[in-house]
Amino acid sequence: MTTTRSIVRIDSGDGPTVPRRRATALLTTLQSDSHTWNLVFLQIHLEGLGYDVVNLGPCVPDELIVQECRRRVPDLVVVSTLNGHGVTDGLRVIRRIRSIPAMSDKPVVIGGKLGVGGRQPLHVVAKLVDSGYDAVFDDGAPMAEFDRYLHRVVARQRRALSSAGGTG
Ligand code: B12
Repeated sequence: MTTTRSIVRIDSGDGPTVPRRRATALLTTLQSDSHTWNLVFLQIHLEGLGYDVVNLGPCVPDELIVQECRRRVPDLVVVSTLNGHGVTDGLRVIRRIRSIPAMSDKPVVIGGKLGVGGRQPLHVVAKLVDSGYDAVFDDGAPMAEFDRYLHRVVARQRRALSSAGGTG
């Protein structure tokens, strides 16, 4: 399932909504994971915030994630996983994403149910972050936390655009 929509707006919630260049979010799950409704939910959520969403659907091979990152250089990558293999699969994938030079400083987050038996201990979350994720939203993390994170990302991307002289 790959979907894009022509929405240009990014509403950071902290100022007037200004049309900018399109921001693309690459939304994916991991190779072993067939859960899909989480992706549908997140796609709608991100579209509501103004992102063009490329939803790679369930059971995404690592290689496809890497290819799509190379091809599109998305402004944001959201990894969603529920089946309990998120930590193992997620660590493998983030290393490959970060090895792409254009993706070395792009925001990449992971969330859902990352292991089994509820939230992962702090050392596991720390390992995910050390391996390259910018943020981890494990089991039951409120969506408001994700939104606050995205608002910070949008503000940072706007600053980078204006200091690069971009008009959007
Ligand atoms: C539907 C379902 C299935 C369906 C999926 C069908 C489909 N095409 O989607 C089927 C039957 C195929 C299935 C299979 C399996 N499932 Co299943 N499944 C579910 C179920 C009932 C609902 C999941 C769902 O669709 N929720 C709806 C979405 C919208 O909500 P959500 O999942 O909660 O997602 C929210 C958050 O997690 C969050 N979120 C998710 N990702 C991210 C990412 C970020 C960045 C952020 C901020 C937030 C975020 O946002 C979402 C919206 O609020 C859950 C139990 C449950 N009630 O949650 C089990 C559940 C996820 N499944 C589970 C398991 C174990 C399996 C199987 C391994 C079972 C088996 N032994 O075969 C397989 C795995 C298959 C595979 N290869 O992945 C476990 C996972 C256990 C864990 N991780 O601790 C659960 C929790 C059931 C349980 N209680 O044991 N499953």
